[in-house]
Amino acid sequence: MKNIYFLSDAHLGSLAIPHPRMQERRLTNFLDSIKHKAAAVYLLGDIFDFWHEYKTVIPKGYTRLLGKISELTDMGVEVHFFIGNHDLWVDDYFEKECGMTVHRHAETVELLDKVFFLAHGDGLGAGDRKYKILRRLFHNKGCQRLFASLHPRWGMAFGLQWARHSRLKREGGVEPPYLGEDKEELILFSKKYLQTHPEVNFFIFGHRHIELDLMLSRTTRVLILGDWISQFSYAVFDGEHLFLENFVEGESEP
Ligand SMILES: [Mn+2]
Repeated sequence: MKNIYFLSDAHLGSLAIPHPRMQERRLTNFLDSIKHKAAAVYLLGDIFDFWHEYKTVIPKGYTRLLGKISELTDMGVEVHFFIGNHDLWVDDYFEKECGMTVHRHAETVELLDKVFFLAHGDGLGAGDRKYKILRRLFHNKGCQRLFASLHPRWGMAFGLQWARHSRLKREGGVEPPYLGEDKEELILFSKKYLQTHPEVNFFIFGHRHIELDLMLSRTTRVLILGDWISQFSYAVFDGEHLFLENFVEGESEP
């Protein structure tokens, strides 16, 4: 029996993170370490701090990671890429070149007889209004075409600076700590969603950069995946149990 892995929020290429090569190498090593025991890997968003691909051009960098992902998909491991709020400007490169399956919306999937609700997590729940307007612009086809028509010299520079700024405007450049069950948007969302979809066993999200594993009912848990900036955390499902783990290089389990 093979495992299913979930991780998110590496923000590779971030101008606000001081150790980009180490970060990419660690993620690549992790994927290498699980390649023989993985049936599928779910990347739940914000793997890149700013990804924008043009019709015939992709951003520089990330060759180790994309090469490793391609190796996995060539071996028959499914790799699913959920867009986040930093890397939603994905076209067909990840699918055609790297063999990934790209998901642009939250999905409910059945994996080894359990029901998973998977999403990056931005834009779910009440959220703040200003952000929701920005999100609509980001997802708007017309705006996307307009942005793509900018020369990458400006487009990419703008994107990377925007992403850097959105990190650094937070206190200490890190996300706020867990707000508690009655304030955390993704928990509120899950509780509400569960009322009409009691069949969900696991809600798994990224986006918040906190590690959380919370029981919602006897048969339902919600996990928030942490990040690959300082936590190097991932969830692994073996068909029976779902664990939230941290990748330590040199260790071989699980
Ligand atoms: Mn995010």
